[in-house]
Order: sequence, then structure tokens, then C-alpha cells
Amino acid sequence: MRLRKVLIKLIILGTALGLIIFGGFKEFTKSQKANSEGQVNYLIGVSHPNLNGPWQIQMNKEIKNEITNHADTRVIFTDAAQNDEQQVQDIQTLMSYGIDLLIVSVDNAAILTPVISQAYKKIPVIVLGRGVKGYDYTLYIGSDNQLNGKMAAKEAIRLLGNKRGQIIEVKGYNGSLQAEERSKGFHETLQMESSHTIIHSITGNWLKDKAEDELIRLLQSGVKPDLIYAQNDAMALGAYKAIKQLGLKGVSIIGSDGLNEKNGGLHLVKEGIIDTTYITPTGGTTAAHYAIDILHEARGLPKKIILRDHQVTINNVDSYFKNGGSGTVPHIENKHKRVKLGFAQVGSESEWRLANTDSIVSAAKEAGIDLILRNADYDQKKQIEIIRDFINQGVDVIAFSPKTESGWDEVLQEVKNAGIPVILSDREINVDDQSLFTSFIGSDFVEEGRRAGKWLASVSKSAKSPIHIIEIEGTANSAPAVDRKLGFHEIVQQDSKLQLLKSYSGDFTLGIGKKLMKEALKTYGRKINVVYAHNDDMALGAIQAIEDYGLKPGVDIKIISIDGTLKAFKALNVGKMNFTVECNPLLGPELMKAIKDLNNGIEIPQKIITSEETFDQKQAKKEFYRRSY
Ligand code: GYE
Repeated sequence: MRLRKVLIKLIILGTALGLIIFGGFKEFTKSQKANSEGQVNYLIGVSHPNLNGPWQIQMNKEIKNEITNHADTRVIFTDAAQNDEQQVQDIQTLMSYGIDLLIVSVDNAAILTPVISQAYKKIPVIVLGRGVKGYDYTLYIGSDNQLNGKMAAKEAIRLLGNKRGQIIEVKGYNGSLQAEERSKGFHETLQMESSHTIIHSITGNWLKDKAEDELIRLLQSGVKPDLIYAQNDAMALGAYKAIKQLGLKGVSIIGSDGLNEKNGGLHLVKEGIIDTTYITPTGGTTAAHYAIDILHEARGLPKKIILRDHQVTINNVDSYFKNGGSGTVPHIENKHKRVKLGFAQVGSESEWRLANTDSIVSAAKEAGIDLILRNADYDQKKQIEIIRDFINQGVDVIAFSPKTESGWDEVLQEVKNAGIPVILSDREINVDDQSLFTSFIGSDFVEEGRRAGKWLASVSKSAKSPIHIIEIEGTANSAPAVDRKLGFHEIVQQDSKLQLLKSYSGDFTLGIGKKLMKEALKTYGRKINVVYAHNDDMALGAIQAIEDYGLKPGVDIKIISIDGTLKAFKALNVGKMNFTVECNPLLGPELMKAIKDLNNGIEIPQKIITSEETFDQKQAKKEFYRRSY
């Protein structure tokens, strides 16, 4: 990134820090950069879809406050006043002004994605709170909206009890991904876990008055709900007003945002106006932190940060008023002078795993954290025993890489009872109770699978005959195997030319990869065009089997793998492999950072997703010499 050493002279409207421009750039031109003293090296542009809602205002405040600490950095805000075309223009204007980094929050993902992709080609982009389609950004920070909707559904089920409830859903802005994802989580969970019905789903544009007007219209027609699920607190308040105006009784209301200010969710819950809210952090502070890191070219930054939502009802609302809710944040009890971390590594099955273990050991050393490292030798029972052992030893925090997705409820409940926070490293788990772990640090495996599929689809475009695929999967029921399959199939299914001959269940080791490929060749022989292996080691095993069979891997049979370890780069370099999707094993530094934050009482994100690339043979040539593992 270029370092702009310019004396930016800003006419500051209102505050000494930011320039807030409503509906475009009418008041701000280059000639107006003519007045300030300080040397400004960085200019951050922030584009809001609508600075009318309290949540968005809070986000803005956080960014502003945080950037004040950096004298050489300025922020410019734009507000599109809920006009999508205006927001497209705002971003173009910010770009023409020469911003060094863009922070953007969007209402309409479809309309805004192209202009954000364009910006991303030139400068780093942080997408905040409300998402875009695809991955054309540097970093995404926001909540898991589907989980937010799911939690709201579970809460609706609790509030409605035994009666067969009638529910009205009030969604945010039409076309907002956040609204769609919340809705999906809400509908799916409600359908699966109850017999309540959503009788109407209306749109309130995230705004109180719009929600109120729409609901009054609906309720006047004689509709009688038992519960209203509004996707934010502003609309939940609108719902309350509508109900009150029509004199309806016994209607529960769920909102979301949980701000601590007048008419904010915490107060609405406290005053009994709504039943439940979700504190959904705006991510403004986090975004500003990372913006500074990005501008200073810090390395190893994540791709996605998923912030934790907190459910607030009358039963726990008071704890959120005290100390800003810090008592409710998972933390380390501070038992030892130096933090004691128990890490239960899953095994030594792959090159990836060896690099991962090294990264954890060296990062712990560097961070001054006492690491007790144990290896489960790829045995879940043993991994559970190790975790129990860590409880007995009284470690401060436990991290582990769970072999499979299921089977953890019991032991993690024991860890929770012992008051020890848990961080999942590189593999996720399926547990009903999300509070059984504090955080996950790792990759987006579904996306890795999609990337593998997309590459295959792109190089097969001109093929006239079917492309026959062999899939060699990772360990059954492990998160990377489940998700890499899912993502790959999602793409491959869209192209009838791409035909799966068979999926074999492997275990991420070279030996099994080789054995399964031998079997595949015995059954399908020269019919096989492509091997998709869920990791490098199994791909390397498959390469050996193909050579033993007398065919040329990379030429007669194309090889796609995931991980991107040095051995894969070597294979790419000599033409025996065709494509690898990177999966970053260097999780140590992020893990230690999270543990330090836990120790300092700082809330850590629910998920930290690493940033990754893909490499074909040509791209691999450049990377080869830089790879350390
Ligand atoms: O891709 C594979 C390893 O869980 C991400 O496990 C990890 C996977 C990795 O054995 O090589």
C-alpha cells in the first residue's frame, strides 16, 4: 500500500475528527483540504447505508472514537440515507477522493457488491455488519446472522410455551443479506423444533415508523399474533406501539441490537416493552483496530471475524447494565501468574498438522504462555481423556482441534462446570449449547470446497465430454471433510459435465490416500479424469498410486487438493498436481492473541476465520520459495 505523506487540510464539520457528509459529497471538495496542521498519512472512507438507525449511529461513533487515537489518520463518513444508488455514488466519490481504505456497511447486497468489488481491486476494504455477496473484500466483521435468527426461534418457542403460536416476522431491509440470514435461521429452527406458525412476514426497513405503520395496517385487518419477531429493536419498538394503539394484549416481542441508550434494546427489555433482545455488536471498534493494522501492513490478518451475540431477557438484563456487561464475557479466572494453556492436538496425520503444532508451540513461547501440549494420536477417546486431565491439572484455558464434529457435549460440560474457557482450533463441532465453547479459530471449509469446485468448473468449460471425478474425503464426520464435500458438491452439481464417479472416505493420511486411489483405479481405470482430495497428503498418496498404475498424475488425471503445504507446491511445480486450495495452519499467533484478550477481560470473537488463497501451477511457482511449511 502506498504511504501518502500529504498534508491534508480538512474542513471539519462539527467534530475535530470526522467529516460527515449526508447524501453525497456536495460539501466536500479537494480544494477544501486546505486548513489543518497535522500530517495525515491515511484517509479512511466509511460508507453507511443509513445513519438514521441507532445501531448504525453506534457503529459510526465507535469508528470515530477509535480513530481519534491515531493522529495521522482521518476518517470521512458518508450517509446514503437508505438510497442504494446514492451509496454506490458515495463509494465512487470516496474512491475518487483517494481514500486508503474503505469501511462499508450495506443494506442492499446485490446493488452494492459490484462497486465494492471494484474498490477492492485498488484498496483494502472492510465490510462491516451487513454483508456483500462473495469474497471481494479484505475483512468481514459481523455477527452470525443465521445463528441470531436461530436463537430468536428458540426464544420464541420458550415464550410461547405450549400454545400453538401465531407469529408475525418483521424483517429488515429487502435485499439485505443480514435480514435474509436471520430469517432463514428463524424459519428453519421454528419449523424443525415447534408447531408454531409464521402467519405473516413483512418488511420494516430496520425502521421504527415503517414497522409501526406496516403492522397497524396488518393488525387492523383482524390478524391476531401471539408473538412478533422484529429483526431489530427499532422495529420491535414500532411493533409495541402498533399493538398498543390497537389495544392488543398478550403479544410477546423479540428484537435485536441491544443498545444501552434511550429506546435501546436493553432499556426496552428492562421496562418490559419487549421480552427479549440480542446484543449484536456493531463491530465499529474492531473494524477501526483492524483498519489501522491493515494500513500498517500487519501480516496474518483474518478474513472474517464473527462477533458474539448475547441474548438478553428480564432475567439477565441487569448484569448488562453493570460494567457494560463485562461480567458476562467469558474470561480467565487468573489463577496463574503466567497463563496455563492445555492444548489437545488431534494427531500427527498430515504435513498440515505438523506445521500447525509447530505454530502453536512457537507462538506460545513468544507470547509468554505456559503451554501443556498433548497429542491424542488421532483417537477421540484419548482426546477426551486429555481434556479431562487438563481440568484436573487446573489449567486456565483449554484449546483443542476436535477430531470429529460430534461427541463433545459431555466433556465440554465438565470443562464449563470447572469454569475453564475453551477455544476450538481449526475444526468446529456440533453442540446444541453454544456456550460450551468460547471461540473458534480456523478456516471456512465450505468455501475451500467451493474454490476447488470453481477451479474445476472453469478449466472444464471447453470440454466436450463428461469429466469423471474421484473424491477422496477426509476423516468421516470431521468438520473439514463434511464441509469440503459440501462446498465442492454445491459447485459441481451446477455443471452436468462434471460427474462424480465415487467418493471414498479417507483419514487425511498419505497411506490411505494411496490405498483408496489404488482401489479407484482398479474399478474405474482410465475413465478417471480428476481426483479431488480433501488434503495434500491424500493427494500425494493418490499421485503415487496413479504413477504405480502407469498413468501421469497432473496430465492424464488432474489432481486438486486442499492445504497448500510445501510438498503440494513441489508437486505443482513438477506438474504432478494441478490446483491447491490453501488452508492456513499457522493458527498459533491468533490463538495466543485470543488467550491474552481473554486474560485481559476483552471479549473475543465467536469465530476468527483465516484468510486464504488458491494456487494453480503458474501461481505456485511464485509462492514456492516463500512457503515455510
Ligand atoms: O486440512 C488436514 C488435517 O483440520 C484443517 O486436518 C485441518 C485438516 C487439514 O489433517 O490436512
